[in-house]
Amino acid sequence: MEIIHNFINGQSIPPANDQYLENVEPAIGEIYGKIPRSTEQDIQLAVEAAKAAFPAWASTDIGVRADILSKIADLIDQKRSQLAQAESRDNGKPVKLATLVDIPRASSNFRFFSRAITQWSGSSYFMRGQESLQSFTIHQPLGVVGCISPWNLPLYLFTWKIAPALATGNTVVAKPSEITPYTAYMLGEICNEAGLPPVVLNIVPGLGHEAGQAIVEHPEVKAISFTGGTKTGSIIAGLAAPKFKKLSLELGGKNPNVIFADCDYDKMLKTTVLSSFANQGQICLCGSRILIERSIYNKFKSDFVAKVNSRKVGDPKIDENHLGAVVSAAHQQKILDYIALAEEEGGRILTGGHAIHPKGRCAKGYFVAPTVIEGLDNNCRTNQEEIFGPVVTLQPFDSEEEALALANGTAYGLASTSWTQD
Ligand code: TXE
Repeated sequence: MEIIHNFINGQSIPPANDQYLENVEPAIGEIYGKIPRSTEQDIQLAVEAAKAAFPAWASTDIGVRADILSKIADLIDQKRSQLAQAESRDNGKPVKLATLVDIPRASSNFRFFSRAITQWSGSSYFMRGQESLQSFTIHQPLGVVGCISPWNLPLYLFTWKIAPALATGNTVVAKPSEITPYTAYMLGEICNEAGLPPVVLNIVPGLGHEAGQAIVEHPEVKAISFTGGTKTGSIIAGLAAPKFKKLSLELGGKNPNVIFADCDYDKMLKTTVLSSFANQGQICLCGSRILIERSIYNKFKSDFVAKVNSRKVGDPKIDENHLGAVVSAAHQQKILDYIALAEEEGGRILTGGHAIHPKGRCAKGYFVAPTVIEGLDNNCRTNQEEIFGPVVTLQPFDSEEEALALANGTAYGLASTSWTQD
């Protein structure tokens, strides 16, 4: 049983109440570790430490900050394999995907901001007609920043918040998702090794409505960077706004993938299989509503279903598998419930639509077959609500105007794709 603790003051310390949460490996459906169930007490400790560290870190030479972040990037690169294995164990995604995408991106998040911070420029203006007066802007760090991240791209999104906060001289209290905490814990050790002064970064795993909410509500936390569900984003915005905290929210999506008859068909088909099911469809940018010009609808439908049927689902440790496990039993059930809802709403399942039970070590894991559904109206719940799994719907359209109306016809607006050569 692997037990991890809070990373506060550069040390690994147990939660104040000595309470832990179980950490499950979704590919095998078994508990492999325990993580702190941190509370307000732990957040108080972390924020106090980060606040005390702020003056020194904020006044650290930009070149020194840049060098430390660059060293963190180097260490992430060096530890890519261990980090990818840990990411896959926590999240269920293929090790190959974590190795090729998640971990390299975590490294480049630090490398980008280590360079960007040395090129930061302000702006200045002379007052017209009063040349003796000059106004200018300078960027200054805020203080303690709260970073809260989700389970779908654990280290990728965690570092995307932490790197800029640290680069600009802020100190950080960060909470990974309680479902995928392990690479966050490994990042703490990497930061120590890279020479990041202790207490500049504090990592406090725990439940959202407990540790997460304590970060959002803490008066000394001056800004919140959050990625996760839209509902949660709305709760956080409601708590932060009256306290005038700066907010960065990256929330859910129900993204359209609009395919016109004049597209580069082979390139579109190959990419659409990836953009529909990469990371088991658990990426906020995945195109979950595929809109196809009617003249190529039947051709696309049969070609796409044939390609989806060639996708291999199974043990994330086996490179030949394209899809691994979804992140938890609860999320697997949520996806299966949406598939049942799609059928109730009149949808026709063209392929998939069920759980998968691979043989061997993953027999009890949480796997869902890549699923393609047609025959649903754009306004039904299946096409309006974020499923966040390997499920896409197909809808034909007859004109650009109709395609636009369908694409824009949800409350979301995170991302969209269109395939055309015009
Ligand atoms: O997000 P949550 P989850 C969508 C997707 C998914 C849904 C829920 O639809 O099914 O969000 O995913 C913390 N105060 N996306 O459960 O619950 C929580 O502990 C403070 C899209 O991961 O929003 C975790 O660390 N923090 C998204 C983080 O917020 C709170 C990627 C996200 O948890 C909190 C992931 C609270 N009250 C999910 N409640 C994208 N855009 O990529 C929870 N948390």
